[in-house]
Amino acid sequence: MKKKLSIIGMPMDLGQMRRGVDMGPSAIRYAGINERLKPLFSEIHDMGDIPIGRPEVVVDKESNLRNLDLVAEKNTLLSEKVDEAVNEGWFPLVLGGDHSIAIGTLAGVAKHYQSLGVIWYDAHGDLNTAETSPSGNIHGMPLAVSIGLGHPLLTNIGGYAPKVKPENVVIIGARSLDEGERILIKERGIKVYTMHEIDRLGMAKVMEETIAYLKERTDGVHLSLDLDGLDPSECPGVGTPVMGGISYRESHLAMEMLEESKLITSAEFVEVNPILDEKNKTASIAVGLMGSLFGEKLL
Ligand code: B3U
Ligand code: MN
Ligand code: MN
Repeated sequence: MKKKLSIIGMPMDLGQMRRGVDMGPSAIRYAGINERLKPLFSEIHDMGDIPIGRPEVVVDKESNLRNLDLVAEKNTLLSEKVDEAVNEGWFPLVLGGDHSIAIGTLAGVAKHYQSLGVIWYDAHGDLNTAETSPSGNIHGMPLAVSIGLGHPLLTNIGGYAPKVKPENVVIIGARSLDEGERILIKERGIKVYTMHEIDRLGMAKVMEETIAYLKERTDGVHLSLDLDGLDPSECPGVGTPVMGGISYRESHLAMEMLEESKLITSAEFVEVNPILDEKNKTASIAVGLMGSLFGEKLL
């Protein structure tokens, strides 16, 4: 029996400084998400967007975090929608928005599992806290928040913390890590495939190992895919591009292998910024990757 898909738009750009990523959900819908995924599900329900409005940017005086209260408030709304979707048997697919929205997605998803796994497909670690962040941007912090580190307004969304155990996390595509993130990765035993390992082992081996590792220790896996994990020559529409990234082809292979594994129980695609994009290329790639993740076949 095919699954039912719930699409939830999260047009939020408050976790960073570059405007435009709030238009990510529109760009992804415009790139044809509904038509592309329709044959792969028994039912698709587009829930529309979580209302964000046009709030003013406020830097929290005490913590130096940009838009702390608003990011917490809007992520709480998202977590409730995601929770509801899972409760009703829908596969939640969240469209970002900057990566701070993963805080809300994971708060809504994780309570449904004993031991949730997370694949963090990203050029960055997103493991900063207020103390280690070079920018005060919350989109550099959602993975730290989800393992229980960071401002309590963020870590306690949904009324519980942590959402994920550090040993249940696999980061794929890392090539830009801050000092505090490196320390955390080592201290907490977070599994990371940097670009070095992807080049050395090949994406097929990286995914085989990731799948085997998560299968052993989790009862559900969330895919958090930041489009800046891919190379900016192919995905230019992102706020913080880093050269030397994962290719379009490697990414399709990764999605196909995840589909075969049947491990993925929720997903989000984030950081699509149509203002910085070329002819909606990045949003189109996001939709293509969703096709592979959900079982599109050539033959
Ligand atoms: N690590 C830096 C930069 C960054 C993180 N995530 C993105 N950029 N997209 C920071 O600000 O935390
Ligand atoms: Mn990210
Ligand atoms: Mn990133």
